[in-house]
Amino acid sequence: MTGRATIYDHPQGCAGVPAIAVAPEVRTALAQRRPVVALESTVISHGLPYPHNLELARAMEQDVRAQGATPATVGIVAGVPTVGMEDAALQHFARPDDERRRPVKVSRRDLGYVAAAGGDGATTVAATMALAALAGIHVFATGGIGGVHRGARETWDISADLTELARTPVLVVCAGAKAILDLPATLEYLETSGVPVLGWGVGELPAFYSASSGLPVALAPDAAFVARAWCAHRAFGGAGMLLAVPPPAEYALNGAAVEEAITRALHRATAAGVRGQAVTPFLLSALAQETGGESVRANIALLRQNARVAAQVAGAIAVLAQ
Ligand code: PSU
Ligand code: MN
Repeated sequence: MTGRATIYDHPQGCAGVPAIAVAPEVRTALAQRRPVVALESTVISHGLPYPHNLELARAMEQDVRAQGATPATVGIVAGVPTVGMEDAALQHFARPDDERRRPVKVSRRDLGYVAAAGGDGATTVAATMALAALAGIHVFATGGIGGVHRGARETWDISADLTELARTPVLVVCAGAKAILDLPATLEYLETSGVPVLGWGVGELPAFYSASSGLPVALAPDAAFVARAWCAHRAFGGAGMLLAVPPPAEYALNGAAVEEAITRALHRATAAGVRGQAVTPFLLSALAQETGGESVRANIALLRQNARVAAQVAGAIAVLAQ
């Protein structure tokens, strides 16, 4: 990996474990204590259709830069856990030339396997948090986190994003969790895990496509406050934290209409027998069809907004850390 610095070589003295490659630009920003924002890659490969996914990946990086921070898109590229993917890798993740080389979805459990196998892996929120923290990045922007799935009482389907938030010190900026999930149960799980959930200018958890879930969260008035809350949370031994940003009003979808579309998407998933890590990508694409692409437009708008907010918050944290 010429031109790329590695941050560790052989953890636990384990020869052959691939080192994490950190893009030079990201490494310099971190060394100078300038703000850096991590971005995930599952949303590129499994969350949005081409070409929206590639445009989005590039736009989020520009949004972070426009706020004075450095973006670091995270993924496993040819077996190398990479923090700060190059544009060629983004293109490959958005649309592989060869279907057989399509990056696999990588959550926390898959990191070691995919790295050892030398494959390409698109990191979820959980896996992105893990690699970002190892690289020294503590702010991460995404769309929606995974959570407790509806019907989890039978399926036990609870996203590893929640357990990662409980253990890894990264502040995740999102629009809440998608309403395809059981939102009250997701909030309960986060509370049990000691993960604070702050609302960006609001005291209610956004429901991703719409601003309102009816579920209370802690109000955060501005970036300086979020930065203080984050530093205090860390000082008291906390790990992950969530900042939930309501979707931009002009793109928000009607709550009742989304709920109907979700119900249809869930029925389709059950009928198709979709299980495990395929569930979330299936529901996202079914929902895009059910809403005639409106969910995709809303998703892109809120992802970009979250990138901007995350960059502002990373800037405020950098001021406190100087
Ligand atoms: N929610 C979205 N868009 C996404 C995802 C979730 O609105 O693209 C992706 C994220 O990468 C998240 C993952 O971490 O799905 C959760 O998958 P699972 O439920 O299998 O843990
Ligand atoms: Mn799952």
